[in-house]
Amino acid sequence: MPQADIGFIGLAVMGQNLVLNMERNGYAVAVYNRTTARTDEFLARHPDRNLRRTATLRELADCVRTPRTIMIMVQAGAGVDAVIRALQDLLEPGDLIIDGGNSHFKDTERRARQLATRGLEFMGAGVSGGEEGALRGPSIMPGGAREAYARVQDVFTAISAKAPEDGAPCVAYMGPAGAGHYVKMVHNAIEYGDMQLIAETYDILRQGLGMDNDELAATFAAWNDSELDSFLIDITARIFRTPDALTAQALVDMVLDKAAQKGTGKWSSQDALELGAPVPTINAAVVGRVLSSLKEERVRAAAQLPSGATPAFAGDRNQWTEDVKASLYAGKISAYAQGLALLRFASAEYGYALPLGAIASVWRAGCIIRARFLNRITEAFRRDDALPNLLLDPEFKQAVSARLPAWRRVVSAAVQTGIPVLGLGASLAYYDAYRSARLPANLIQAQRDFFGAHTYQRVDRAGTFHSDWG
Ligand code: NBP
Repeated sequence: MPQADIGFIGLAVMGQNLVLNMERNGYAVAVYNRTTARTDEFLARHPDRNLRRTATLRELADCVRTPRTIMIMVQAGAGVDAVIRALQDLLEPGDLIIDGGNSHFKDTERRARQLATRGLEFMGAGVSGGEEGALRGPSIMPGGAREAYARVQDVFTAISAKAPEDGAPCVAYMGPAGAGHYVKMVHNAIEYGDMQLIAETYDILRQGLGMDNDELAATFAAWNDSELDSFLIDITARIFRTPDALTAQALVDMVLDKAAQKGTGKWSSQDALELGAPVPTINAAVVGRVLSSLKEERVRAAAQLPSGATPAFAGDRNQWTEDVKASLYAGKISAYAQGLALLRFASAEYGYALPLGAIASVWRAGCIIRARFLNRITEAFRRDDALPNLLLDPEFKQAVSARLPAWRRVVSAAVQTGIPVLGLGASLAYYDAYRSARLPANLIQAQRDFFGAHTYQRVDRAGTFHSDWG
């Protein structure tokens, strides 16, 4: 085989499938994995592909044409640093390293700075879609120097998902340095929010309306033919239909209710707090997973703490189901509005100049949050690329306001029934706080000035004031 077009490091699920995707699109790929047995096992399963085995990083560097493009897909954190440390001495100025894993954007910026001192290009490229997406077409969010992106634009375009509506590739240049990994982080945070909202909706339908798994499957499947059409709603319907291989139960009922996390949701919440960006639904989703993990403590508390609840989902069950659907859609819009607003804050603070319309567009296919309504979000930012908040777009404003009565009914009834709605409640409270010309923060300022002489501003004149209270 002549020199490979791309070198690829990391042959776990994501790496293997990305390599197969690149090869299918006509690229010759030289592959390397720390544990060579994994490389051999991979190549043995794909003997007829245009892939080149390498057992050392030196071999990998030697068989990729220059200037080299080498993509890393290993465990985020120490794994990426270890690979870069070993690789950097084998490369030459002008070579490009792409980290396609879920790295923290600040790590990406640090690595880019460090590699620049050696004349090496570095890109952080978020890749979404799980193993299936990696194979068939992921959504790709690359960040780094524009010239570096120009070098990989063709391969990324070739392997990316294509939006079903217009065939547009789900990849776009996100901005400098850590911009790509920032956008991927927020993508995952929106995913957290979306999953939390869907899980609470499931709880309401199950506990509040008494739906069994068959009815849940039918309900979510029907919703997937509506404005809620999305990957997550689709798989939710399919989950309720999946039997357990070990018992006579539905598999979902045999899954322990402890949600795990790998960090991207938490990173988003942490950075949002740093930036002063309100993302309560994302925070609630992270907290929801943390609370779920306290299983043993919750079981003990369940035996001790009364609910004081009164069943509130009485009356027309079909109407309630419609209301729950409306509240899920409104909650989703609020969650996406928060995530996109966080991107706007980050854009200003880090100088990323993030293209919000293009971001919504590359999320339309390939990724976990792919959904029909991302077309509408794309259009909203096409209408106004300086839109401060998705909730202010005329179409989304109309979509939410039409659902407000149902959204309030559902959140109220869930609260009365004692069903926890961390995400749905936070989404609605965000909406109400965001549309409040006057919040009770005047009292907080008064308290701060009372006990700490922290001063306050007045509504009727300029300046800073301190008063003797009480
Ligand atoms: P993992 O995150 O499970 O990582 C396993 C890979 O990292 C193996 O190739 C392993 O080599 C390699 N590796 C480790 Br661990 N430490 C290393 C080190 N010090 N030096 C060299 N190689 C090292 O794989 P994954 O699930 O395919 O994910 C890869 C990246 O993509 C991660 O950042 C992940 O967050 C991200 N991502 C994953 C998904 C998904 O659905 N799984 C989706 C989107 C993004 P070994 O074989 O020698 O142990």
